[in-house]
Amino acid sequence: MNRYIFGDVTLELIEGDITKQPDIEAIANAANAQLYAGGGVDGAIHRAAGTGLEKEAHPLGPLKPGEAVITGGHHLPNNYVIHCLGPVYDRDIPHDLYLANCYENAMRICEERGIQSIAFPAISTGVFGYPVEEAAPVALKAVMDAMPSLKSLRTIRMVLFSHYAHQVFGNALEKLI
Ligand code: AR6
Repeated sequence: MNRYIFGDVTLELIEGDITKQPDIEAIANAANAQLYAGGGVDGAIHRAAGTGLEKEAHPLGPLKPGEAVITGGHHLPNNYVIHCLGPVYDRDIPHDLYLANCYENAMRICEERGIQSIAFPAISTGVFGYPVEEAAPVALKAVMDAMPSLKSLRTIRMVLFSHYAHQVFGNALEKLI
């Protein structure tokens, strides 16, 4: 299952690169607390955006697990980047609560700004060590629970970087529906 529709809100699952989603208004970043350019998806986003992104983002930190802040998209094809600090799996307990908070806070910011589309990577599932099999249902449930009350967001796209992660998210979506 790669798509779930509730009213006029669509949740999509795709395999791809989050820096290459030109039809999306805001992309979420799996950031570090200080909002410095790091590795993984964060590194890819900062490379594509240019150095102005770190200059704008760093003064908005430090973030606590589950928190999110918004910046411009700089040289990205997107208007905004929403920087989320996911939980470190072994350290930030309860990790499922903090992970859900990332998605909830990012969507809340979109609603406050009138943003209609957001793309998310699988936050915390790389360097931060959250097994993708456990992260997928938490991420999807956070989004699906919010969908009935969304006024502005119309498209929520999960951009999974590997075929495996895409499959895991697809299976988790099927179970939740
Ligand atoms: N597009 C979409 N997903 C990607 C991309 C991409 N271009 N590149 C990697 N991923 P991670 P975290 C996936 O480690 O676990 C950074 O150094 C990747 O396969 O990027 O939240 C920050 O500065 C994985 O599934 O983020 C922090 O210090 C997912 O993105 C720390 O890593 C998240 O992996 C955050 O760790």
